Parts: sequence; structure tokens; C-alpha cells
Amino acid sequence: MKKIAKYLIVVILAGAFIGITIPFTLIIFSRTPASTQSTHVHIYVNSTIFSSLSSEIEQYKQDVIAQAYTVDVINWSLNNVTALRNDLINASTQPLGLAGAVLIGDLPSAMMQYLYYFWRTYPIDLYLTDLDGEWVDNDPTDGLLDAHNNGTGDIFPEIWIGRICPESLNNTNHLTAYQNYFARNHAYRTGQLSRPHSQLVYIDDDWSQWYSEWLGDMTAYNNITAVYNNATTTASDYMNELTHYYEFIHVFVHSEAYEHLFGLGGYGAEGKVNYTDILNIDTKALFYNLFACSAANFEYRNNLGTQYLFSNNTLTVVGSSKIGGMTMNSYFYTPLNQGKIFGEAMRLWYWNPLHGPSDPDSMGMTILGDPLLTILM
Ligand SMILES: [Ca+2]
Ligand SMILES: [Ca+2]
Ligand SMILES: [Ca+2]
Repeated sequence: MKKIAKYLIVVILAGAFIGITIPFTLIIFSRTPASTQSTHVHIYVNSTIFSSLSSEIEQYKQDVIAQAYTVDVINWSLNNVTALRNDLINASTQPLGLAGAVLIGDLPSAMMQYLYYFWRTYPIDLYLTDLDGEWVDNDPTDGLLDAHNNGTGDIFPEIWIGRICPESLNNTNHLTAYQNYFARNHAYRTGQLSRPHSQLVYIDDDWSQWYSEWLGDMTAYNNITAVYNNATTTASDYMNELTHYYEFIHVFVHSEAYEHLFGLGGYGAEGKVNYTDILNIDTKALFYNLFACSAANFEYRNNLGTQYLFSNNTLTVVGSSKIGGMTMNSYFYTPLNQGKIFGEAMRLWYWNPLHGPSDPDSMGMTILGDPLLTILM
């Protein structure tokens, strides 16, 4: 057969195959999480800290390889979040694909604006995990995103991201914070740091009436301590709980980026816990989920989420960089219970049918710390 004839048959067959399968594929998988067959990870390290953390990064890389991932460590110097997203998109189209990325150091983030009594801004890492959706900036001069649409893809995340950066803290030596973080990260991965497999669920007044619903969604742990009596849940009681040996703490409390406000309505009538308190408390938990408005706004000076992360033993913090927090928690905790990594559990949570990325209150959900850990290591 002549070459041209072979070519035509291949084209016709391929055309028929694509024509038949694509419509069905789109219908069948339109609300099912895009699979992450890829086991390839990008670790971006800000060039300003790359050489001073070289041994820590190498150890971390080896630990991730030991998890059966392939790893590219990238010395990154561009302060341009579009360039970072394009690099992720490009990686995802290569033969190895891309499961997710770890951002170490002060790396760029997209900022979005929203109206809640007044105009506010927040860093949005969904911009870096939804690789095929459309991000709209109506007035590009301000550099703030305004809308998120399906575009030619969908609004759901294809990959996961986690940030390891203490540089928003002005009360901590940053180099020491990085070194201590990676030391305990390695210790956890090698069984040298562990806790009783347990969770504290701490629900302050404005959410306590739904305690049974919240607790029903806490599907990662069997050993759960629940505190939801309105009179008991106070700043001082919570600070005491932070010194106890739980593996995971999930707290529901009104917050600003820099402090928790206990009591009805967010006025702090039952006391406040600010970033300095978190710095000074000998916290024991390894993981946190902060249902605490803006606590994970990692661009905010001395934000709580970053302060928790670089507190004594912490490995990973989940929270919102804006008003809102995690609802439909079982979509996050069930994957964790199955041994999935934090990054993938968050990615799957974003695919939940009711409070995924179409809900503005979900769009700030982010991971501070290592997204490659599991609670079952
Ligand atoms: Ca804008
Ligand atoms: Ca997408
Ligand atoms: Ca209370």
C-alpha cells in the first residue's frame, strides 16, 4: 500500500474514533474528577533560598521519590504567576504528566477580588491547580482576577498544590523555620514523629447547633474528641487543647487572618487567639483544618495558617485564604482515610457536587505545608 493511502486510512480511522468517543467521554466524565494517573511532581524552589536549603531540598526530593513519584526540582526566579501556571500547564502536557506541585519559598500567587460589604482581595491557588479553566481579569491594570469560567475546559482542578513558606512571618527566623520544617517532615516520613491516631473537632458557637452533621463528615479518624458546648468553647480552652497530643485538629471559629475570635458573631466575647499566641504555645498537633475565615491568607503578614505551619510540630495546614472554609468535609476526609495524600484529597474535595469551585466560599481553600503527606505514613 502506498504511503499516502496508509496515511488516509489512519486519518479516517482516527477521525471516526475521536468523533465517536469524545462526545461520550465528555458526557460520562463531565462531573467526575479528572484522573491523576501521573505520578510526576514539580518542586519549585525560590532561587533566593535554593542554595541555603540545598541539603534539605535533596532529602525532601529523595523522600518523595521513596513515595514512588518522579520529581523535577526547579530553581524558580520569576515573580510572575502566569509564567508559573504556564509552566504547570506545559508539564501536564508532557509524557510524564503532572500530579501536582510543591512551592517552596516566596513564590508568586494569583490575587482575586470579591465584594463582601466592601471589596476584598485574596490569593487564589485554584488558579494554579485548574489548568484548563478560564480566568477573567476585567480590568487588567489592577492585576486582580474577577471571574472563573469553564472556558474550553472546566473550573475543576487537574492538579494539586501546597506551599511551604514562612516569609510572611515577622516573628520567626525564616531560614531556621525552613530547616526545622524539613527536619520534622523527614522525621514524620521515617516514623520518628508520630501522634496517637486521633482528631480534635472543636466547634465554636455559631456552628455548634449542626455538630452532628459536622461530626458525621469527619471520616478520617475513628478516635475523635468533639468539643461543641457553647460555654466550654473559649479562647483559653482552645489554647489548652493545642498543647494536647492529637494528630489532627479541625477548628470552627470566627477569624481574621491574624486572630481567632471565640463567641457568637465574631466579636471575641469568649476571647481571642492571635498569631503571637500560636507562636508561643507549645502546639502538638501535626495537621490542622482551619474553618476560620482568612486564616490561610498566606499573603497576609503574620497570618494564622502560616504561623500554625511553622509552629513546633505542624506538617500541613488546610484553610481558606478568604471568607469561608471547608464544607462537605467527607469529600476531603474519606480520601485521607484511604491513604491519599493531602493534595489529592483537596483536589477531590474540589470536585464535590455542592461546594466545589462554583461556590465563592470554596475558592480560597488552600494547602499550606507539604501536600504529599498522608495521615497513614
Ligand atoms: Ca482586574
Ligand atoms: Ca479544570
Ligand atoms: Ca464558645
